[in-house]
Amino acid sequence: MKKTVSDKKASFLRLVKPEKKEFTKVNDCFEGKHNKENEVLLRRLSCNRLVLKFCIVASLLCGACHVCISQEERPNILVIVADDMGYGDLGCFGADDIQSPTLDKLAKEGMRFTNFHTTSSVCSPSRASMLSGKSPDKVGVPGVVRYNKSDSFGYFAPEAVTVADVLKEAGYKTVLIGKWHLGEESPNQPNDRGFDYYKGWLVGMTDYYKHERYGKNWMRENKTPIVPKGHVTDLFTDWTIDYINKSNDEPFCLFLHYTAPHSPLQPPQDYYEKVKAREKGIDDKRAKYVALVEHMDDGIANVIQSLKDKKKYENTLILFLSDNGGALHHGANNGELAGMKGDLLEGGVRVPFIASWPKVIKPGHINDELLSITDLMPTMAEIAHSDISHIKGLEGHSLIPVFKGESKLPHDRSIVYVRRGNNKLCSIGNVFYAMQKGDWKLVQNAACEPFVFYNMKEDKEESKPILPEELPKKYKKFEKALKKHIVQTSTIPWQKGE
Ligand SMILES: [Ca+2]
Repeated sequence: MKKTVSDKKASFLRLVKPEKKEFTKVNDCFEGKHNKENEVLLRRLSCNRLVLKFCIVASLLCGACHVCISQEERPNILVIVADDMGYGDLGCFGADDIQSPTLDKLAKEGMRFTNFHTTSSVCSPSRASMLSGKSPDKVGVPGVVRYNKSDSFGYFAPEAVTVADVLKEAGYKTVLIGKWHLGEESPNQPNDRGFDYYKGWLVGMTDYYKHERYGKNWMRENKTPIVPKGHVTDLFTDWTIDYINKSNDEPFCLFLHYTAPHSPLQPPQDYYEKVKAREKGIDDKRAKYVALVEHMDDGIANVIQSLKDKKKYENTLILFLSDNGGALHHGANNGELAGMKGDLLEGGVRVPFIASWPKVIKPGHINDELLSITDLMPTMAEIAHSDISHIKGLEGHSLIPVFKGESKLPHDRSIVYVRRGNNKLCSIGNVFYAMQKGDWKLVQNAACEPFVFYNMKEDKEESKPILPEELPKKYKKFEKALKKHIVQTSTIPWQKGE
């Protein structure tokens, strides 16, 4: 009998779910004696149900295991996502009119990444990639998911396994606080997609104070409508701190998705006035945007303090990123990068990325490798000791070796960028792509525009386009790879079926 979608997902989850009893012991050994060979063997064991077999091999491998890591010491994971923040909109990424001491300090005490990319230049696709480890069009989200179906360009494939599914099965409490934007109905609400607990805003942009869109309230605690009062940034910060304060020794994986500094530009008045007074000559729009970032930075400071108060900071991996590039018409600054939100040029897809994990990451490193938002899922799965090799079509690489300073990712890795939607008058609802492989990027920045190459090593500002006919051999290779991607994704619906 043919398996249904949910059967397939269930059987996958059985594969990644280790025996609880065995899992703790595997972790003990994994942490106690660490080498490549042991990792491979132990991971294989994590799926093996024969406890006796495990014990024999474990006793051989863990002879030198003096310090055993208990279940409660498994690392927590906190992923903080800003919305539409530009590449140049933090002090540590070159902003001279933004004060972001918390994130600057996080970068200084951890790693800062200068070449991190989302897979699209708008909200929903990037988030779909982050959660699935795949290009967004592989999971039905090539464009923005909207409440208005005639203007919606994505439907998050219900059978796609999320990182929340994987970590939940590995024994983590999975939490999402803040903006979701991957569907407002079941089976695509956060609780349907692997999150134990959800509190936040289901759709895209929101009025920071009224919390309404399309004339409706989209604030939910799990699936129950709630009517909280206050600035959205403060609410999401406070709810995160509440969760951390109430957490027990179970490890958690918490996504904190701010809506800042996405438009509408509605910072708290005192933050706005402070920026206006400090930055002489700054225009109102930029001042409001700067104030939204600084307000968020202060919120993150309070979240970090709550981790420290609970003595969880040292063993928490904190990742900070923006879901796409900044919107210049809303006051963002993408530094020296060309383009902006909506474009597949770097200003649309290259975003700030910071990682901190005091127990593992040495302070002060700056990494310039080509990274992708699809790397988050395998990174988190490795932390949870989950085998995700059974998931077809995964594109990311685990960043754990990078965090440890042990290895470099393949230089010739490729990233496909995709967007379906309205970019310029010529491309209403059509899809367009870019692809980077190593130092070269082939870009179509709107459906009606031609493909051009950029050499990203020498021209990261994308100011010197090279026509494909000038690089025919290279173009042939890129064309073949991109065509393969398009054929592979052509059968994946991006609208809900009847
Ligand atoms: Ca966004």
